[in-house]
Amino acid sequence: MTLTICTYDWVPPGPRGFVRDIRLRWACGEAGLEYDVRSMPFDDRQGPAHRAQQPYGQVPFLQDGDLTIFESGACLLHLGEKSETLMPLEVQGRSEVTQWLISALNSIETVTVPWWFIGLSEPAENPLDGWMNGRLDHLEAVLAGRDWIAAGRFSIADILMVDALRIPRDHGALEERVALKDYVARGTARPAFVKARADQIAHFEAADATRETARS
Ligand SMILES: N[C@@H](CCC(=O)N[C@@H](CS)C(=O)NCC(=O)O)C(=O)O
Repeated sequence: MTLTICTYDWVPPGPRGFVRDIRLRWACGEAGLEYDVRSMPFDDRQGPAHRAQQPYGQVPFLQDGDLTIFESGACLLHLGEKSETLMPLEVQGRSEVTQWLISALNSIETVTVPWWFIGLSEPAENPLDGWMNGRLDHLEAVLAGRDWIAAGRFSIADILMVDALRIPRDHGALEERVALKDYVARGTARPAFVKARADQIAHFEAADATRETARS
């Protein structure tokens, strides 16, 4: 059964390379799982057809036969069941991977995304600096002693954690944190990440021409 990764048909240039379907593309690439990409109209993202599959009008969501799953973390856990490359089989390793995957979503991304968003308006001081720096310092101490975040090996937990850290990395917050900076570099150097990013960018760029034609 072919997997289908659902994403927008187009997004503006800014978020290209960062849209969270990259997490699913990356996981499939690591595990050698074949997938199709289904495009949902960006302009109709709050319409009933989209919200029937992703209640917030967001992407990604994943289709696997009759199953439709939203939330990138849930999609990764589903993919993890398909390949030991993504998720170890033994209980200790599985629980470590699950723990760190949830941690990336719930203890890192919940801070980094609002921090980045507030920073866009260039306040004299970002009120979330202290909260985010605390989280990153703690994570720096963990990553100082290991290459990958869970179970002594690469897993879906790294896909989420590395991706969540790209925003603070690109906005200068990892400059003094060598372990985190190296960790993101290690993750994003993996061929499956490089391909996932390039494929996503190509997907959105291909839609530029269609939109231009439709508007002219
Ligand atoms: N918690 C969701 C977040 C999904 C999300 O923020 N998706 C963004 C693209 S990366 C989106 O669809 N943004 C458009 C919007 O929120 O209207 C997940 O991890 O899947």
